[in-house]
Amino acid sequence: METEREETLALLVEACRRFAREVLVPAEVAVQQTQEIPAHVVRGLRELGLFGMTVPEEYGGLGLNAFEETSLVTEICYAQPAFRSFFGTTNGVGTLGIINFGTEAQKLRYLPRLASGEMMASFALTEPDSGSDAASLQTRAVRDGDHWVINGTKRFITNAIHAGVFTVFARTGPKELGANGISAFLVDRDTPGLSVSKPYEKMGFAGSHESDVIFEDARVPASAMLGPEGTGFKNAMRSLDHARLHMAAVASGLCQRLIDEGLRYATERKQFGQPIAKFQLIQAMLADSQAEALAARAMIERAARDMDSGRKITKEAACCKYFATEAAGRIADRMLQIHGGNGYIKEYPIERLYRDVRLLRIYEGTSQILQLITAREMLREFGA
Ligand code: COS
Repeated sequence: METEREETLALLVEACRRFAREVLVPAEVAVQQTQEIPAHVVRGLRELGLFGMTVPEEYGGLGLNAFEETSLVTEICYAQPAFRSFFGTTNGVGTLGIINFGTEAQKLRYLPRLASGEMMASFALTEPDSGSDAASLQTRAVRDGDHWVINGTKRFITNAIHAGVFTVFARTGPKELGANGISAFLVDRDTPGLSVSKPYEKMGFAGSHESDVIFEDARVPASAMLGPEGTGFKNAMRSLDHARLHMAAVASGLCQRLIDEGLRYATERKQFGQPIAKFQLIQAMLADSQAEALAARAMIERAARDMDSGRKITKEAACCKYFATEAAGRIADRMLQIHGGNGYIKEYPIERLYRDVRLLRIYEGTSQILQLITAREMLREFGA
C-alpha cells in the first residue's frame, strides 16, 4: 500500500517537474506583460489536481500529506512563484481551516468546488493596522439573532479578486479577551456589504493579485462560523504552521531555479578568454548556494515527516520558512552578481526572480516573527 502511494507520488512529482519546466517557465514573460495567469496554465494546474492537493479524497481532492504536498510545491516553484499563489491559497490557508475545523455541511458546501478549481478561497487575516501583531485585529462581528454582522477592512488578501469564499477573522468578544475573543467565519463572495478593492501594484509577483476586502454591515448566518466561537486565532495559527512549511517548499523550488540560472549564465558567459564558471570565486558562489539549497530541502522533508506523524510543528515550520526564504534571498543575490550588469536588466529571468524572492521573507510571517516564534518555542520546551 505504502509502495503504491510512493509510486503515485513519484509520478506526480515527475508530472509537476515537467509542467513547471515545459509550460510554466515559458509562460513567465507573458505573465509579466499581462499580469494574468494564462488559461492554458490554469487548465494544466487543474488537470494535475493541484487546486485540491490538500483536500481529502472524499471531498474530491488528492488528499496529500505534508511530505507529498511539499514535494509537489518544490517542483512547481521551479517557475516564478505567482503560479503557485494561484492555486496555493486555495489549498493552503484558504482551505485548511475548512478541512481542519469545518462542520460536515461546510466541508460539503465548499471543498468539492475548491478541489476542482471551480471556486477559489482566500484567507483574510491581515488588516491595515494589524500585520505581525495578528491578535490586534479590529474587524468586528456582532451577533444579531441568527446572524453575525461583520465590519472592518482586510489588507493584502491574495486572490481576493477571484475568491468565491473568504475565511475572515473578526473580533466577537470584548477586547480584554485578546486572541481568545477572535472567531473565524466563512463569508461568500456575493454577501451584500462585502467589496474587493483594485489589486495593489507591487515590485514583483506579477500575476498574483492582492487586494483589500471591505466589510460594511456584511450579514452572514450563524452557520458561517468556522470552529467554535473564540477559537479563530488559534485556528489561524495552526493553519499558518502548515502554510509556513508550504512556503518553505516554495523557497526551496526557487533556490534550485536560481542556481540553474546562475549555472547557465556562468557556463555561457566568457571573460578573460574562458567561461566565468571556471573562476573559483564564481564557483564559491555556486557551491555556497547549492549547500544552502540542499540544507533547506532536508529541513523541509524532516519537518513534513514530523507533521505527518502528528507532531505539532510550530517551531520546525518557523525554522524552515525562515531558513529557506533567507537562503533564497542570499542565492538570488549571488546569482544576480554572477550575471553582472546583465543581471540588472530585464533581458534575463534573474531580474524578476530576484524581485519575486524578496516577498518570501515578508509574507505568511516575516523572518523576524519566525525568529521570535522559534525562540519562544525553544524556551517553552526548555521549561523557561
Ligand atoms: N498553534 C496553536 N495555537 C497557537 C499557536 C499555534 N501555532 N500559536 C499561538 N497559539 C495560541 C496560544 O497557545 C494562545 O492560546 P492560550 O491563550 O490558550 O494560551 C493563543 O493562541 C494566543 O497566542 P499568543 O499569546 O502566542 O499570541 P501573540 O499575540 O503573542 O501572537 C504571533 C503570536 C506573533 C505568533 C502571531 O501574531 C503571528 O503569527 N503573527 C504573524 C502573522 C502572520 O504570519 N501574518 C501573515 C499574514 S497571514 S497569510
